[in-house]
Formats: sequence, structure tokens, C-alpha cells
Amino acid sequence: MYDGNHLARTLRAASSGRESATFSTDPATGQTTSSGALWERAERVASALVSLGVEPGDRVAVQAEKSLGVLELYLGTILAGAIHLPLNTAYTAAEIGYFLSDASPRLFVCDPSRQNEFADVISGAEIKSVLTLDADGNGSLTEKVESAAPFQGPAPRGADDLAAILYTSGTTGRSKGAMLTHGNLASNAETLRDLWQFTKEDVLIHALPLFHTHGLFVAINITLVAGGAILLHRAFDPDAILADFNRATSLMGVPTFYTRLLAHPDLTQDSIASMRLFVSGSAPMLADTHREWQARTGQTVLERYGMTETCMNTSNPYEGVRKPGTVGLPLKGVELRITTAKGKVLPRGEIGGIEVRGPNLFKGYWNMPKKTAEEMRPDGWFITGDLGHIDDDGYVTIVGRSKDLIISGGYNIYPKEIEATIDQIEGIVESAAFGVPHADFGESVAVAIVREAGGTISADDIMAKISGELARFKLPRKIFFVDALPRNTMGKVQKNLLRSGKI
Ligand code: MCA
Ligand code: AMP
Repeated sequence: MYDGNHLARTLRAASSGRESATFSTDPATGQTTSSGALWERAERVASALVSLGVEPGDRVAVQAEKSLGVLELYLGTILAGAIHLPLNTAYTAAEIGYFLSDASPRLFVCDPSRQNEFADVISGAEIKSVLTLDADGNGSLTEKVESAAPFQGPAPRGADDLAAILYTSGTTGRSKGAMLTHGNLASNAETLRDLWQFTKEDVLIHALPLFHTHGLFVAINITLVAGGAILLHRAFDPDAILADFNRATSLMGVPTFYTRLLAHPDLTQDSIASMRLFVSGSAPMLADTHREWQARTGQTVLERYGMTETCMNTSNPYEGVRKPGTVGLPLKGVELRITTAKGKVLPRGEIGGIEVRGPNLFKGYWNMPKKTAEEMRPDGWFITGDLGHIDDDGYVTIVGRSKDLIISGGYNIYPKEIEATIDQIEGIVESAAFGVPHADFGESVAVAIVREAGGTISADDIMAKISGELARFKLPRKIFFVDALPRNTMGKVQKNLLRSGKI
């Protein structure tokens, strides 16, 4: 019988025999945790989950502030053979209600301060167990973990079993749960460790959230498979990051991290002397930002490209030319092609849809076989919805998206969700949400709204009505009123005209 647990075994191998090595340091308190202590806690979490009736294949949803406890819950869930389902801490009760109903987790872990607010959606989704975890590691989950029975060993799981479900924006309808397998996560982590040359000597500044692919599967999984360490920042604070540069080797961030660091006067070549790698992704980094970073620090940011559904697809090389404005070359084992909408492969240099195939590709959308089929070619190529081209050296450049999506500070926001929320408001005929350039976040949300004839509802009224429904990062930064939305002959709203200010 298979007696392992594919992902947990892969993530743990590098620290086996080096249990006393530091895994994480809290920069605020200086408190350190060894890799042995991390896994010992994760095993206790797994025992606690089993005692609650969590079985292999069950979902364990968590919306909790960033802490080591969240990481222990992730690893404990994997050891128990269950499926980790992390949720953005900014989500409102209404948003959480959708995820709980759709994924029907066996257990939901949330911050104690929000348990009452979630009571209705928890009972609506018929969640059997709810536990709490706060930013300092306190809560009923911790109490359960502390009294947990000895660990009985990981639940057997193989490469094709699910390890996580991450919800991602949908261009129509609601968010889709991307099902990621043990094999997807393990192979991507090992490939990136090798490509970016992560070793047990590495110390990564970790300032990303733990509920997305970038902060969890790229940053944490790579560090674990390399046997390295993290400086676990609770949030992104340029002063605190700069203060850590002299004891770290690497940083992973969204472009907003880099533009904010560039605005800091203390960022100099000397300040980053011990750093060997700066990675950027989740959103396009302007070629100007690349050049400015090079000029200020003497180092070149390594940009890579991924998706929740695919983990990482491409990366600029560690050794070799990193081309600003490109996302580099397909990763080892990953195939990438440029096609027409019908899937005809285009010659090098031509712009078309980016499709990928490989061991990194997810298993499909949770409970949405039709959606999965729509985005997958019969021979296994995934249609990313990104548009790009490949140059003569094989480097991929992303030039836009065929999907209607706004990426703000690395968070994906789908216009359809904002429009649907606004259109429900009395006095509104229809709306169109779209992205506009934003110096800090790359893009921000603007909405054009058509009011009923003679209507007087104001932008403030609209903001007040949608604030309780949508997470704050999704809220429009600009609302304006138009007599009618511009449409083409097919009836499609021409957002490019709204964006250009011509309407
Ligand atoms: C915060 N706010 C935002 C954003 N973040 N508004 C728009 N876009 C954002 N990204 C708003 C808050 O709602 C709040 O508004 C105000 O800004 C201050 O909030 P605060 O939390 O203090 O903001 P911050 O700490 O300055 O956060 C900015 C940030 C953060 C550090 C850039 O957004 C962040 O960590 N982004 C990374 C997201 C990420 O990990 N993406 C990876 C996805 P108010 O005052 O109105 O309440 S994975 C992925 O995309 C793929 C797989 C890939 O390739 O990696
Ligand atoms: P998500 O749905 O959060 O997984 O976001 C994935 C999307 O982020 C991709 O489909 C791209 O549109 C975008 N993305 C990720 N990395 C990059 C990058 N380096 N440059 C441009 N876009 C990126």
C-alpha cells in the first residue's frame, strides 16, 4: 500500500534530519520557529482535524490573518489528506457565504472577531465544524491542537489527489474553485527551486498574503522544498522590508512592492548587498520599473508568469538574460503555445492567445465540469485568457488579456461581479466596470453607470450600498454617470471607449 502523502513528503524532505534549523522568524518580535517545531505542530493539527471527523478529500476552509498558525493549518490539512481552501481576509460575509456553500467544507476556520458576523452564512451553508484562529495564534483551533492525540501518520495521498482549492475570478458568473493536486504543487515547487537555485542557505522575506498561489505555493513551498527559512512579515511595510535586507537573500512580490520600495530613499545598492534574488509576478511589471530597479540596486528583478489554475508557467532565467517586459521562458516540463481563438497554432512573433500544458495544470474547476471543458482543449491545453507572443529567443511577452479582468496590486477583480452588485441597486439601469491605470496598484477600478431616467442616486449612495457586499479592494476608485453605455453592433459594451474617456 502507498504509505506516503505526496506533497507533504516532498515539502518535508529537505528539512528531515535538520529539525533544529530555523524555518521562520517573526521580524516584529524576533521569535523563531524551527522546521521540526513547524512539522510537529502540523502533525498535531492533522490529529485535531481527524478528531473532528475531517476525512481525506474533505475541504478545510480558512479565512484568518497571516500567521504561522495558518501555515501549520495548511500543512496539517495536507497531512490529514484533506483539501486546503484559503480565503482572502478582505472578503465580506456575503462573499464568504458563496465559498462555503459552493465548497461545503467539513471545517471552517475564521478569526474569532468575525465569527458572529459569519453566523448566518455558516448555518446557511450547513458547516458542521467552525473553529477560530487569530493573528497571534490564539483561538479554539489552537486549543484543539494543544490537546490533540498523537499523530497516526499522514493519510495516503498520491499525485492526482487534490491538495487545495483556490477560488479565482470568473469572467462570467461567480468565482471558480481551481482544483490543484499534490502533483501540481510538488512539481512546480521543485522546478522553481531548481531554476531559481533555492537552497537551505536561503532566507526569503515573506510579505505576501498566505491565501494566494504567489505567497503560499510559490514562496512557502519553494522555501520548504529547499529547506530554507522565511522572515514572516504580517503585511507589506517598506521600512520593515528594508530593515531585513541585510539578513535575507530573496524577496518575492507583486509589482506594487517594487514601486513602493523604489519610492523609499533608503533603497540603495548597499542596502541590498546580501540579497541574491528579487522575483516579481501576479501582474505586469512595467519595463521602466525594471530599469529603475536595475539603476538603483544593480540587480535585475526576475519576472515570472503564473495563474491560480496553472501555478507558474514561465520565468526569466536565473542565469542568463532577464528581459524587462517579458515573462521569460516556459518552465521545464511546461509547454506553451500561441493560438487563434479556435486553437490554431500561430507562428513565432505573432500575437494570440496563450495556452499551456504540463504537470502544473490544475484538475478542473470544482463542481463546474462545463466551465472546465470550455477552457481546456480536448488534447489537454489550457486556454489562459492572456494574450501574448514569443520572440526569436523563446521569451514570452504578455500584451493583454482576452478575459475581462482587472488586476489591482496583484489582486484579481472581475468586472462582472462589480456590475452585478451595482445593477441590483434600485434606480440603476446598468453599469460597466473596467480597469484604469493606477500608479501604485497598476490598475484600479472605474465604473460607468446609467441611472434610471430622472434618477438622482449619487456615487456616495452607490458606494455605501456596495461596501458591505464586496471586499474593499474591489471597490471602485472612480464612479461616473453616462446616458447610455457604448455598444458595438454585437451589443457588447465597448469598455475601451469608456477607458479612453471618449464617452
Ligand atoms: C489593499 N487595498 C487595495 C489593494 N490592497 N485596493 C486595491 N487593490 C489592492 N491590491 C486597499 C484596502 O482595501 C484598503 O482600502 C487600503 O487599500 C489599505 O489597505 P492595506 O491592507 O493597508 O493595503 P496594503 O497593505 O498597502 O496592500 C497593498 C498590497 C496588497 C501590499 C499591494 O494588496 C498585496 O499584498 N497584494 C498582493 C496580492 C497577491 O498576493 N497576489 C497574488 C495572487 P480602504 O482604506 O478603503 O479599506 S496569485 C496570482 O496572481 C498568480 C497565481 C501569480 O502569478 O502569482
Ligand atoms: P490569478 O487569477 O490570480 O491566478 O491571476 C493570473 C493572471 O495574472 C494571469 O492570467 C495573468 O493575466 C496575470 N499575471 C500573472 N503574472 C503576470 C506577469 N508577470 N505579467 C503579466 N501578467 C501576469
